[in-house]
Amino acid sequence: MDLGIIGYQRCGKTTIFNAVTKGNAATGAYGAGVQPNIGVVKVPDARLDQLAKLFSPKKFTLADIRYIDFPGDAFSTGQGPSPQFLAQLARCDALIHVVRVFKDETVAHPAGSVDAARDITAMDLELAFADAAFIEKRLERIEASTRSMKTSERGEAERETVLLQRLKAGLEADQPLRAQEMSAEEQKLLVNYQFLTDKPLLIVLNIDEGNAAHAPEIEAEYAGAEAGPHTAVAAISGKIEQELAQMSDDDAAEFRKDLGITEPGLDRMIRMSYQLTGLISFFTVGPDECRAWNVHAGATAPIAAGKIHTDLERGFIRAEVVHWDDLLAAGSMAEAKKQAHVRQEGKGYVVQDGDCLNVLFNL
Ligand SMILES: Nc1nc2c(ncn2[C@@H]2O[C@H](COP(=O)(O)OP(=O)(O)O)[C@@H](O)[C@H]2O)c(=O)[nH]1
Ligand SMILES: [Mg+2]
Repeated sequence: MDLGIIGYQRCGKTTIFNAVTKGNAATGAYGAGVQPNIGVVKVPDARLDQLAKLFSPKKFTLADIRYIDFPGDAFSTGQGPSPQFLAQLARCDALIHVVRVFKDETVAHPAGSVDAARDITAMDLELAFADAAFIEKRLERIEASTRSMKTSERGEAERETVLLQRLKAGLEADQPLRAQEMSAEEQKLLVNYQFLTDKPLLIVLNIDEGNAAHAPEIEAEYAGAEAGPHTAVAAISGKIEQELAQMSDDDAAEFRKDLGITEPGLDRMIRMSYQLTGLISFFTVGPDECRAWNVHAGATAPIAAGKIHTDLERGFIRAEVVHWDDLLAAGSMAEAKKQAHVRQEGKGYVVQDGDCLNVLFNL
């Protein structure tokens, strides 16, 4: 899964990328030819940490996601983003818009002043504009290709035209696609498109070092900045998180305590971006390995089994399922069974976030 990090120049994208990936990419890097930074991150999961204590497994494996830190100038040229850049963004599963809130006289803002609400609106407009332009081109192409068709052949093209026109009108009325209502049939017509405003969007407010302890209040202040589903707001201090990322876990915990940061902001940001993509986690647990897997919400047990191995999907018989907190409370699989928390589920079972699965299969 790919998460694209976007935002205006010097808002702290690369700083936050470094914090998230524990990387060392150059900050303040601009100009033509600057390539995106790509890093892989394990999704922290406190539930699996707790389950592992029951099993003392030989291996402990978390799910992972890829972060792509796009160069700063893509949105700051005044001419709009390039087609290549838009194509890269279109391939991401979700977007993270880093917004500068921190004040620092030595770091110039491309718009000349720090105004987070303005930047959020401006970026939304850029993304909506890119989608609207794409729709326009697509409408022209449909029109050209239907001209030579018989009326009887035009059905699908006409349905798509009506839908695209409606979506474009919505975009022009400040409605991102993710907030526009679509029937299942309409969604099917769009399945091959990768619209930017249809992607889940996480706004990350990059706040002042001195305000790190106030992240929850600042978050609440901006909670309404993005209306609509599949959006969220997280506030963190990129600068502090980048420094913390270079420390040992114990030192970082100590430092957080000194700063009054109650919650590891970075872990929360990673978790939020993960949740936004619509993926859920399930676990496989035992003395050999405790492992987190991800699958799309709504996936059935065989699909989830297929994430573990395709053989498990093909030969799926049933799954023994216990929710992670029932297993934890019981203290062992045997005790969970005794307490009737372990269910036998068939092919139609929809896997829930936090389920522990043991797949029984036949080859
Ligand atoms: N004071 C302060 N400076 C920051 C913070 N985040 C980034 N910077 C500085 O802003 C400049 C640009 O940061 P960078 O991460 O390269 O921004 P990008 O262009 O969005 O990738 C660098 O000099 C950073 O040190 C922050 O939270 N506080
Ligand atoms: Mg950068």
